[in-house]
Amino acid sequence: MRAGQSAVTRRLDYAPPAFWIDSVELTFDLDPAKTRVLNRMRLRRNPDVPAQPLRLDGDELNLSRVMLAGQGCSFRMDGETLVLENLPEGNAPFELEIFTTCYPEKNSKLMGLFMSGGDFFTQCEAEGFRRITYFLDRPDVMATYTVTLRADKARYPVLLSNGNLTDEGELPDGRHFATWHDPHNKPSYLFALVAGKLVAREQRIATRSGSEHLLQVYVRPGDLDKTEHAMNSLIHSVLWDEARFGLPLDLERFMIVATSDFNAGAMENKGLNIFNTKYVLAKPSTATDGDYDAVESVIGHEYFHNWTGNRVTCRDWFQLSLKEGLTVFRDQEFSMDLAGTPSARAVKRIENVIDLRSAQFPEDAGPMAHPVRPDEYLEISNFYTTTIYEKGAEVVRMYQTLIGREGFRKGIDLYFQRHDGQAVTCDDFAQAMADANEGSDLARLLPQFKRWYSQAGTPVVKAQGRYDAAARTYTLTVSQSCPATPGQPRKEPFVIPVQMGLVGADGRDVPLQLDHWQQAVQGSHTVVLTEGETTLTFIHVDAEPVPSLLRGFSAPVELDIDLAPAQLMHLLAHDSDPFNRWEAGQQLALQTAIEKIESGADTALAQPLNDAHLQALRAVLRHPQLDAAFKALVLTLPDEDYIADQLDTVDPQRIHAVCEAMARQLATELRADWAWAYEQCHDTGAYTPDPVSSGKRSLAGLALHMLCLAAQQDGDAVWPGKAYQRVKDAGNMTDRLNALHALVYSGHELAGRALERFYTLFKDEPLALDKWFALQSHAPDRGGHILPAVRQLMKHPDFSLRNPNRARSVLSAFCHGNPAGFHRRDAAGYVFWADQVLALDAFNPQVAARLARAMDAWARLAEPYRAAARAAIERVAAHAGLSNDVREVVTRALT
Ligand code: 0A1
Ligand code: ZN
Repeated sequence: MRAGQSAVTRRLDYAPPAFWIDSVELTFDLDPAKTRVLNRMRLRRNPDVPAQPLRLDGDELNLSRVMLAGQGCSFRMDGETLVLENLPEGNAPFELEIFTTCYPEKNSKLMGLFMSGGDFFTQCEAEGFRRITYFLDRPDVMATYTVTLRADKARYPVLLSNGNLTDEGELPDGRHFATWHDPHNKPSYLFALVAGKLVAREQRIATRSGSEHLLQVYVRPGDLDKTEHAMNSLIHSVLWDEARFGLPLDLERFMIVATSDFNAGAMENKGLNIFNTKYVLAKPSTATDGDYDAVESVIGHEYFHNWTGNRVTCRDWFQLSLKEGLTVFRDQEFSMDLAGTPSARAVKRIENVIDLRSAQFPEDAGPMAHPVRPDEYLEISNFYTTTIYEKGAEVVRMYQTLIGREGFRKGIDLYFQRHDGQAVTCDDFAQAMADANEGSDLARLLPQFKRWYSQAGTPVVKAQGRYDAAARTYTLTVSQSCPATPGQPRKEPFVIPVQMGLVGADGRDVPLQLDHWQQAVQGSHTVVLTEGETTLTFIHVDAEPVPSLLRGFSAPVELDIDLAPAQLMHLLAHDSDPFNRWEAGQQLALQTAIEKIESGADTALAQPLNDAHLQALRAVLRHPQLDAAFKALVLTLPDEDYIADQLDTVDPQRIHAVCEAMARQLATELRADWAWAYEQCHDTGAYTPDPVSSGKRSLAGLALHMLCLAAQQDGDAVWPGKAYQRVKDAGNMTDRLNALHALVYSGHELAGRALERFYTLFKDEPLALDKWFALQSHAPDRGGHILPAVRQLMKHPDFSLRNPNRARSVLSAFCHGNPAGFHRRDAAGYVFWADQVLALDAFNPQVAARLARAMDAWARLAEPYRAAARAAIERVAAHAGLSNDVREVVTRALT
């Protein structure tokens, strides 16, 4: 190990702490150049652990003084760790005072105490608190915090920390102070402070139980008009958690503060959530429907952490999905409940599955694949992954599928009854769910069910159906397997709930009766797979049905079922399960895409979609009953990442060429239908972000995109003209951005002027400007023009690598979101990637490591991409002084 490098942390090495910290008093003298921190804490030995020295974590701190019970004392440094050996024996509490300084304005990692727009913010999860003071910076050490902030009053009029304000007042020299006390025990990663020139939207609410609370959303002074949706989302969150899970708000005051410099989306610090502005600020002229939805779900997510994460936290970071998987599940349910109608719920479910498949499935198939409860890490920041979050949420959803909503609620109740105030493990959660549901499939199968936590990889469920007309039986043979992942060559069978139905020739569900049942059931049934192979025989089946498996995406698996196009079209037209109706359309498109990709012939690009397929899509588009949002999802072709994930060898240019050909054909052949859809949906009146009007905007946006694409084939000027007009005069950001998108993506000559127009309108709105950068970095590559455009964007006066949102709007949009622009035959995309990863790593390793992951799938690339990708990764890996964050990503990629 080289100096400065740290070692791997292993789950099985967990040992309880040698000391407990009961209370912490922190005093900050805030100054951007040099902040002084006094940490006075009460500790005691953990009687369950043999006596050993106290080892306090630190990171880039300057230590001034250590005092034990008011006296100077001896200590030593072991790297960044502060070690105290001569502490009192016995279990009596003792007091330790530590004086340190740190440099917020130099803190470019945005972990610990940092500056954003001249204001102070903190980020402590996972290991940022050790950048503020020496501490037992691990989630199982919980303390009460009293925090005093002192700062210049004119410059930092607002001083916030967790809990309740207990004192405030003036100090000499124009300074002032505020003292906050948080009565709840919490781990250090939930500590937060904010100081700056901020204003708040406030609302007092009374909950069902009658308790009163103050809700506040703090932003920079010019942004107050963009906080209404955030406040409404917060109010909905409070009410929903009480109604659905019986979990009330446990604080008098709940604060949200927005910052424009933030590595992640948001952070659930107790009573003082800190948010990336992207997930707080929204008004119709600057935020899209997607932004409104994201604000609602992230506000919900952080609020729901107050119970799932804060009241009950993680024993160690390997248990991260205990809080994240559960909280994502809760925010998904929240958004579905707010959406209301079955169709709007299905749309939310489909959107979640699209994200899972295009990000988590590839992760599970690549070098960073890890179980929902990982076994080891080099840098914990690298494990805030879509596997921990989204696959973790699917695992939680499977509990609900297996034990039902009521059973799930009983499990949650027992979980809090047992563990409120504790730091626990995924096993504790699973046990509470099973114990609250004695006699259930879950309780019986718990040890096997828990393989979802320990085995990585996306299981494959293979199904084959056979109809026996004479016996009137339909037999499904279903087998499961799971590909090898790093360190896990072989897998044991999972417990897989497969919700299913059989669709008859008339389009209705056939009553289901397994051969050992007395009676048939109507509609869907959930089969629980536990074996490598299972045979299911349905009786009294009068005619050959079409199987509809994995309804609602009841398990995070890949379904391998050989359905003929006619069968898929039957499901697309009739399936009673909207998820599978959509899925049938995706599978149809996927079959075509894969066939054309594999054929390799240029002729395959001419008319890839056949008439029946086009007719089926037209029928959905023109359907009198289906909602616009659902139609838009069905008519959106699978994305290039999802298609790539289905292939053993990936040629990104070929995939892109086929996708473009499919889109062009869909545009031209359904042109009249698109025009009809646009006319039906384009005017949604005064902006509201509700599912019906946002669905209409979504379909109108897709239609306009298609119409501009069709226009590019024959030089028609009408639709591009309409799109340009809409960029100029749209009444909301969704319509305006969709119109800009239509022009840029179709490569129309008006795109340049439209982009200029947009820039002029939004040059002072950072979040809108991020969209402007991202749209251009993300646009379809035609003849290799995107990389030079990206380089040009990086020279734009509004570009900055230091601001994570802005850096991502160009670099992630290009390296992660634009496969055809990025994977160039001349390797220039990879050279660019390596340069940017190294540039970012020098000051913000977390953002760098995220970008580094754009090369995860390199080993499946076709030549010449593969060799060039490897060379670029090797160049990064060989760089001296690489952070642990990036080093872990590139070393895993190369093994
Ligand atoms: N717990 C937060 C996510 C989060 C994780 C790490 C961070 O540090 C950079 C910030 C936020 C959540 O799930 O929302
Ligand atoms: Zn979270």
